[in-house]
Amino acid sequence: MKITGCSTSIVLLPADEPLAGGPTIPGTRNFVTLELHTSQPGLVGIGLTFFGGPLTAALRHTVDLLCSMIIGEDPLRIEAIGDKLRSAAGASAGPGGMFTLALSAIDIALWDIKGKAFGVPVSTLVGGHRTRVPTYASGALMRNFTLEDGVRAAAMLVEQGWRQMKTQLALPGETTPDREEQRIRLIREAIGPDIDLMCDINQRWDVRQAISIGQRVEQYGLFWLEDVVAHDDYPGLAAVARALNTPIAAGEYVYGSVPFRHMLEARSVDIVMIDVLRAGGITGWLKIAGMAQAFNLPVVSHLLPEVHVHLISAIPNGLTVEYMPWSGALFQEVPFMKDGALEVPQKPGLGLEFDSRALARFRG
Ligand code: SMN
Ligand code: MG
Repeated sequence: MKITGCSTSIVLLPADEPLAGGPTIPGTRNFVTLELHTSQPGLVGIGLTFFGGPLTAALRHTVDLLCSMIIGEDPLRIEAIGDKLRSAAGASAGPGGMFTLALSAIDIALWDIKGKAFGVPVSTLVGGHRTRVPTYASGALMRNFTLEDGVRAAAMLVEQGWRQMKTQLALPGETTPDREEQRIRLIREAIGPDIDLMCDINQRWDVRQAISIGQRVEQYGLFWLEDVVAHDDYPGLAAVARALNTPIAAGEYVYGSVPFRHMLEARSVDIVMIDVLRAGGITGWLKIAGMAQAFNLPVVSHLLPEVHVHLISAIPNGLTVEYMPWSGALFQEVPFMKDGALEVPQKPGLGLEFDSRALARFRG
């Protein structure tokens, strides 16, 4: 089998909040979709990428250019293809950023092809640890939603059957430690003691704030505190992790696997968050997950639940899948939460098909 070509598109999805009917915010979420064609009739791999923001046209072009370099390659030899692309372009235009985001789309499509070629789901292909995984609601309790909206949405998520959900602190505008604590207290009161509540800071605190506000909210039993300080301040993260009983999660902002080595050696995190698009695709994601296992640490995913359900379920140290529904509208059908968990799709490959009508409607 050989790679024969690719088609890409830009899709600008509305910035809605479908889980608890939250506000639609201005702007769009900009995806690049990829279909990787092969010489085997009917066998097409699908991939996607994100984080291009206003540079999404350049990201799409990068995917197109990388694809043009692998025409004629055997799609089952994924490491050979990754190596070829890193040698050709990654040494000058990488290792992080646009190069990695584009490489990830291709790598995801290659694993989809491999699963389809062997007739097994990607989850089974790359490990096959479980067929059901816990999942948590994300995006419905954002810091820019009013406190009333957040509390109402949290209660609604519990009614829908969610057992885990994530909110955010480091509130916009004038904030105080009292206001920060109040938000967690009211959300905790709305959901009761048995729901796992995570909280994302998105790098907006310094070490001192992370420790002092982190200590104030420990009484509400957070499941984790995420990205409490700048993503590359590994000693700073480690200082916070040492000072708090609440587990510290981080990893979504770094590219490739090497930063995880430094983060893990510095004991910066208790929970390793891996984003398949910044990891360099499924191939890179699995290597980081193995590194986390060597440090006895659990792994959680970031965005793209349709892809990550295969990965968190494949490994022994997979903890939970972030259900951030931003990419769901790209596909005809996506796994959805039932009893707090996602079933791993059992169709060959990723078990996903693009929704051609949605792609046409929101084409960029
Ligand atoms: C996040 C980051 C980037 C895009 C969407 C959401 C956030 C998360 O940090 O963890 O969901
Ligand atoms: Mg985050």
